[in-house]
Amino acid sequence: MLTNNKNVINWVDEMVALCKPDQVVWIDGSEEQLNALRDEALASGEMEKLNQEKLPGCLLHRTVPNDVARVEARTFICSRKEEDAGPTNNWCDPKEMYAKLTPMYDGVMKGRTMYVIPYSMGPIGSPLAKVGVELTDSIYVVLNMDIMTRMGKAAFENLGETSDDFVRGLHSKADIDPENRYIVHFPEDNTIWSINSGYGGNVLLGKKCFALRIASYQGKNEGWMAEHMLILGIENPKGEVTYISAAFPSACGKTNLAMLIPPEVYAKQGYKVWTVGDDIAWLKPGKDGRLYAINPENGFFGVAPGTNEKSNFNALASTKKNTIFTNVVHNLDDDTVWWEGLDKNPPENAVEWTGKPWNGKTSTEKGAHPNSRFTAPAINCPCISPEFNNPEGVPISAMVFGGRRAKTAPLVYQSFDWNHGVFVGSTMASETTAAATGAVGVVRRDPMAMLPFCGYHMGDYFAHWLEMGEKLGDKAPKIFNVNWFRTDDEGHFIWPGFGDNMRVLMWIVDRCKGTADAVETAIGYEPKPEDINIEGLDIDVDVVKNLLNVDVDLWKEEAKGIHEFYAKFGDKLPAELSKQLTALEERLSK
Ligand code: GTP
Ligand code: SPV
Ligand code: MN
Repeated sequence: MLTNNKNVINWVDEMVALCKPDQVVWIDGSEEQLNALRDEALASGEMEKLNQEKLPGCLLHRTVPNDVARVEARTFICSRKEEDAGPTNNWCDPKEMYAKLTPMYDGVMKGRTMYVIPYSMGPIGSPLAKVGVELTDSIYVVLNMDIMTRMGKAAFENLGETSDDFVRGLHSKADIDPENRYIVHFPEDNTIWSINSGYGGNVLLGKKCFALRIASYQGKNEGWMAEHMLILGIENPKGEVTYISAAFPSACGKTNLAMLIPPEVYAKQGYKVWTVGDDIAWLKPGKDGRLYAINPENGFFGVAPGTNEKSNFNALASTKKNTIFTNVVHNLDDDTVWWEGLDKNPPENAVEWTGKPWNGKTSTEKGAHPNSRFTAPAINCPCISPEFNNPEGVPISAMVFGGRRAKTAPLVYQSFDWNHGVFVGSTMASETTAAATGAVGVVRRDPMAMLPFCGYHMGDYFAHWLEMGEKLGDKAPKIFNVNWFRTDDEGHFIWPGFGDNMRVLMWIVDRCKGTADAVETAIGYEPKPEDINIEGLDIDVDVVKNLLNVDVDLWKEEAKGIHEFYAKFGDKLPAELSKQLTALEERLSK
């Protein structure tokens, strides 16, 4: 045992009695212990070793083919009152859910080991950090949690001997049975139960389950925010850094934007981009009244396909050591990994993500799963921010929303003020991706990119955003919306994207500093086309003009869709947001 905290010990005892593992191992986080676990996972075939010269410390894992993404249909928020979960979450009475799951956990770890993982979300000692304990029967989970969190004995030091403020996570692979897969949150009990999955977002309980679903609920009660946001800093040639956070739905470009490499036109002047986080931000007002953000995670669980030297050099560099690859292609010639979009040279002698032999030159099937992932330590990232471990976090100047919209949303616009920005975030829509099971490419509303991650009633969540704005007053970050994914008539992306997104961020930075002009449109403030720097790009200002175009007819349709969406929330929809919608309609019909 690594702690004298009675609340932890009693709860672990209870869960041991339920799951009946052969043995219980407390994870202290030592390299010695982790190495023994790696050896065990290699011996059992759960993990495979890769070329230790080219990829030192790297391992490969394949999940069961029915278990490759988050399962939103089997994810539950079990608040005592149904209305506290709201219309966008699956709900079940907590008593009923415990009664249903308890027999499934009864004896589930017979013949297995239970690992007790203490971890901190956020830098140890940060006033914004929180402690979790995950119990699991999966070595893969232990090794991933080691990368993704501050894991081990030190996390308990942060909790102390008497506190009860830790998130209780119970995970068992069980039989990886999709029919009995459950990802369940009991926000009022600080508890998460996950069973019958071995896929990242369902089982690394510190990530989406704690740092978003449970934490969003805690944030509402405690006056802070847990958001599905990257955090980056843009340093100008004078050495001043402006911090931006941005919420895009899963697989819509957070990791890419967080690690972007400035285009030549900015690099030569001395601009730099620093990564603080690529997926989750915890935000709280600081002593000076501004909003400060930490990244609660310690690594990146990034989408592999599409990651290459050109699209995301820094992410690729982050994966060169001590990284776990999940569901990618295994290149047998040199024991390395490959995925679609890595390079134009797929291996011929390879194993695809399902474990079957694969020839990249002749196969018509994809070799890597579209949601295959790398788990890479943040310290590997060449552009990791010097503030990454700052316990106070970084002050946020701008918050950006965005998604995949082929037509409606322009390249960028700024909200008129905070409340209008909350309206913009609450009405976000995006085409679905492979990050969750279900259809891909269907437009759905995904407010603040939090649809699958808000741990309470979405209407109350909107109200919390509005309250935070009131509290922050004129120190509140400015709010923007971006869209990198507008397509032409042939379906090609018009905007070059990736590193060139910095050109849009620079307008955002200049707006925060009050040094850039804007044009007022029906949906918000837009840049003048010539204010987006296109030096060095092979597009001209007319293309930018086109990307900024607001099609009034499409937006009138959009407003109708928003009415339908808002209707779901009944009287929990803040009156301010209905007012914002009416105001938008009035501006559109002018
Ligand atoms: P999660 O980890 O699921 O939350 O995803 P994410 O938001 O971090 O998305 P990520 O950066 O991994 O990007 C997902 C996919 O979008 C990849 O295939 C990228 O190549 C693609 N992508 C990212 N940025 C851009 C962009 O600016 N333009 C275009 N066209 N594609 C992009
Ligand atoms: C996402 O889907 O938004 C992810 C990956 O970041 S997962 O951890 O599976 O949620
Ligand atoms: Mn994500």
